Amino acid sequence: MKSIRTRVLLAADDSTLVDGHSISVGDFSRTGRDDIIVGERGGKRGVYLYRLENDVTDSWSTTPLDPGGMAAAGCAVTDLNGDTRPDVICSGSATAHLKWYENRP
Ligand SMILES: [Ca+2]
Repeated sequence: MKSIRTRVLLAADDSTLVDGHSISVGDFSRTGRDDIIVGERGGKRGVYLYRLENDVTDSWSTTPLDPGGMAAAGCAVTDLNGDTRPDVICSGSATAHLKWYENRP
């Protein structure tokens, strides 16, 4: 790595993500570029998908996968059902869940 470009997806004072606790990556949209999965243990709790929409303007979209349904402490990405699409598995801390977010067409 010759140089590092720091890109801020959420500013430190952005309250849309409280106690972000898990991060994983995978090409969920099959664009050839990885998207980001983030788990939120605090606040409204949930799992979110961040997708780079425009590399020039550095704009990202946020898609809630499970708003309010999971205090995600850990997430992993793998193809659980062998359909070639990456899926997300998360375990909850306070919510004591283990959930599979199946990536469907
Ligand atoms: Ca799959």
